[in-house]
Amino acid sequence: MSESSVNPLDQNDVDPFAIAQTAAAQIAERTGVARHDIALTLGSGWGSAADLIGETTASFPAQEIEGFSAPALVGHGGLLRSILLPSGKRALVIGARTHYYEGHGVRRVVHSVRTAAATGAKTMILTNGAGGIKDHWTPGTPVLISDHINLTADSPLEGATFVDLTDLYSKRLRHVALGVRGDLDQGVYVQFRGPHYETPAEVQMVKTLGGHIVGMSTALEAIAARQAGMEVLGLSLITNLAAGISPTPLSHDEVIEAGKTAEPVISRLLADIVAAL
Ligand code: 8IG
Repeated sequence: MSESSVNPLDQNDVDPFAIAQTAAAQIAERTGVARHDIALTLGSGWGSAADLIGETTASFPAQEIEGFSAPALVGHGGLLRSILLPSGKRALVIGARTHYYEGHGVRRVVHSVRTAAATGAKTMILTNGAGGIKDHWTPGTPVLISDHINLTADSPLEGATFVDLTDLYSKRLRHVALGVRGDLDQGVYVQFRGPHYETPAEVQMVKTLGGHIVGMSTALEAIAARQAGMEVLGLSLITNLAAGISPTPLSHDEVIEAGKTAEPVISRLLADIVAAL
């Protein structure tokens, strides 16, 4: 599916779950793996975990699969990989994220999660780079997502579909992660639409609301994962203090730089968590 051709998810009369089924069948064919057990979406800073969790048995551009689009941002990966874990389990690594701020609609944002579920995955690990509100979170700090506040005013659920989000970010999986690294901090992730960063006043609002991490992904994906019956683990890499928490303005280059510096450490952490699942 190239960007110039029509994405089937943009047609109103299609069933997004049917598109996800088609995508999963294509992935099974391309990888030779009938069912995957775990899926991981690797956000900025987390990419090299894919090399650490096991043996890559297949790798191809996501846009070759039904419903996926070309990456909007250079450096945002764009590959799907099938990985054989030492345990014998199969992991699907999604290096391609469609962000809500791209404006293609929420169906395309959550397509990778729905496809992961359709490949058989029961566990969805969502990672991201994000801004931190606690001032002791220096850039490079990984944080477990304990819950979220969705400020996009949107939902991947359509119609009268009521899904319980109590324990959305699985206590059981967070416990596994804490078994790997007991001093991992936890926080409430707040998804903004972006792509602008927050104003200092918005960051103060988040503080008042009970949020600790600000980002532009993950919450909508987590809802879709729960709808699909998956257990969700969320991890944020704090690449910058949120606007106004630090006296210096945010720079995208600094955010990318902090991610690169932290990458080896947090990728090792994530690989160890996957091994402990
Ligand atoms: I990396 O400070 C990254 N992503 N909304 N705010 C929001 N998203 C982010 C930030 C941030 N840093």
